[in-house]
Amino acid sequence: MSLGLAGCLTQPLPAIMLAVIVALLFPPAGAAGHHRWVAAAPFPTAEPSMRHVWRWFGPVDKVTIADARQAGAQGIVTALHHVANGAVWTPVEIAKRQREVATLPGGASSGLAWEVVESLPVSEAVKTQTGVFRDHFAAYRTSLEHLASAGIEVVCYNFMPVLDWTRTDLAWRVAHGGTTMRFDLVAFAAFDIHVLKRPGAAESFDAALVEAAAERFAALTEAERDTLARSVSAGLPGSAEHWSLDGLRTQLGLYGAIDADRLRRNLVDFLSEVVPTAERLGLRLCCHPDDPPFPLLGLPRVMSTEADYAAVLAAVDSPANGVTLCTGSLGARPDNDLPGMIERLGGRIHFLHLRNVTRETTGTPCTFHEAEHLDGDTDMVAVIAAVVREEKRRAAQGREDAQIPMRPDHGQDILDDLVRGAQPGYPAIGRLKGLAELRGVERALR
Ligand code: DNO
Repeated sequence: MSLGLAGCLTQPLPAIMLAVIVALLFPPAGAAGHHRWVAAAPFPTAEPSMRHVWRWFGPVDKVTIADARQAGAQGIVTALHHVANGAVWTPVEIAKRQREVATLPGGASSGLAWEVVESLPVSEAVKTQTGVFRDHFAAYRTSLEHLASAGIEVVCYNFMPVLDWTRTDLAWRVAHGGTTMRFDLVAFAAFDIHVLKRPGAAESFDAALVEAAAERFAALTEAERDTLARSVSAGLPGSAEHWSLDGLRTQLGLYGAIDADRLRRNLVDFLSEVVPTAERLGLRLCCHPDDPPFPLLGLPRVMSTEADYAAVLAAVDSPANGVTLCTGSLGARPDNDLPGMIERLGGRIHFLHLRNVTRETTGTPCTFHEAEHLDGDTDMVAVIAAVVREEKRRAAQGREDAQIPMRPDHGQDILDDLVRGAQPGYPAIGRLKGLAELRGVERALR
């Protein structure tokens, strides 16, 4: 083999390749072949790797802190889910949640800490700039002060009107026998037009979709219609509010005069109010994208594309105004180039959600389902390669945040997940598998 290789050398070889060839032909004395030679080149542990964090919904979560530790988590992402939107997060409540994270049921230390807030929710009053929204700006700043005093630096939020993330099916059976979540545009249109009966709903979809929605609705049993209504409107885990159908109709009414430009202005106003405080405290705010990344129910959505992020980052140009890069949410649009977004938004990405989706129809909006972490339409290896490059850039600049917190986002329900009844999207084993795969890719790339 070496003769063949030497025979085809017509160009001078770079020094590094020559060194490799020489080392292969003349292994160091005492090296017992390939294995020993590889072992002599240690994994470069001095370089930063992503910080592997795990979302936990508090003591109600059926996946425990002990489970998170065994899954390989290095830190915890959580929130004070019981505190109403717009209210101050008190030092007492923050400290209580920190203790719950740090301590196992028997009292021993878990070895884990609360490292990322997801989410410190933005109230509907702030999104619509109505009622007590100025009080809510002040409350948000106070909560940031309290979080900073507790040593928590990364704070995720979103600016989606009314609904947070939205799916039509929370347990869609996949070929391997497990289940996953799905957003079916036909089912969604059936909900909008026939269950919610939103005025103007039919005009939001093209004629073929309206017809398919009517057929779908006619074929659903009463129980299936209820399930669809609950899946869409009742709010998924982590959503700050949960609506009945009537409550949802009332909320939609409040957005009558709010188009995308107005909503974006309200977001920029919110950031102008809270980012200076975050910057002074050394915190990193990071906006989660719209999920799915297109308007729903006639509501505007303004954090769906790279251009959306670029506009908002430029409008409040501070390192404290950053991005939660969620490859699952953004990946539901074919025009979002995720590795490119990581390159270009780079230094402002403060939190990563890594997960994958398979788009079942073309264009935007589309039908999609949540794929396994390395499957689906997003090239996860290219995404992680871009993250590794960004972390190396930061390390070279001496940035303290060279290690970006990453959580394996969502997971399919597999094995014991199917009977555990954890929060939709947040099973123990499906996420553990995702984390293991993502870590493997990361390790190989480094
Ligand atoms: C879904 C989550 C979102 C996210 C919020 C952030 O699984 O990623 O609910 O937590 O949008 O504010």
